[in-house]
Amino acid sequence: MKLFGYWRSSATYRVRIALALKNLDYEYVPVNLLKGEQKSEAYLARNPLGLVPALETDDGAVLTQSLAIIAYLEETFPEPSLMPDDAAARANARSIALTLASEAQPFMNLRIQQYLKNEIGLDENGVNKWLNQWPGGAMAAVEKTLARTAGDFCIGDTPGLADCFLVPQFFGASRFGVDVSGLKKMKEIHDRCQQHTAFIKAHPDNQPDAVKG
Ligand SMILES: N[C@@H](CCC(=O)N[C@@H](CS)C(=O)NCC(=O)O)C(=O)O
Repeated sequence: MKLFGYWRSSATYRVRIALALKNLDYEYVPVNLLKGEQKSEAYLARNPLGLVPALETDDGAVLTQSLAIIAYLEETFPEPSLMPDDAAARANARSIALTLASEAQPFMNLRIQQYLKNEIGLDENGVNKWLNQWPGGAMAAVEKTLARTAGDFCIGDTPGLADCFLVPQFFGASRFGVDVSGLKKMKEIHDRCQQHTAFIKAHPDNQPDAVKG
């Protein structure tokens, strides 16, 4: 398999965690977002939306959207599973993943921040308010959900789908100046994951395209 992504992309980071939790080998193909490589003709042929990640499977299929890619991995390589046994717990896992993927991360995406600054004319303070309102608000909702679903990880005591989304979201939001000080459970899970080998392997700093310093 080939994973097209960027070291600091939170959506790519989700897929890297899932691949690592499942002990799957893959080739990593960097797409430099700061150089605009996601908008190149070659990349748009893989993902017409111009966003990373994309996964090329061993059969040559090209998959986009991190949630769909992780579902493909789960169906194709079921063990170890990223999903809890219980149907309600599985729904909670998907709910946390979807909330972070659709209600939080899209509002802090590079192209959105660039649009807010360059087209709408927001200054740093304005962008920070936006980030705290939208990604910050969705993350606060997840924090409340975790109070009833979490053990050591998002759903009980086993890392899985929801953790693939929580860790990159916490990483990206902290980087962009979202106030995460009230997200105690989220931080606890995030910090616990930093000790886990799959999460260490998937961390942005450990990718071949990581820029040091
Ligand atoms: N919903 C998509 C989100 C993908 C996404 O937003 N990717 C970001 C990086 S995390 C990106 O490629 N941004 C490039 C840009 O904004 O130009 C997924 O889950 O795969």
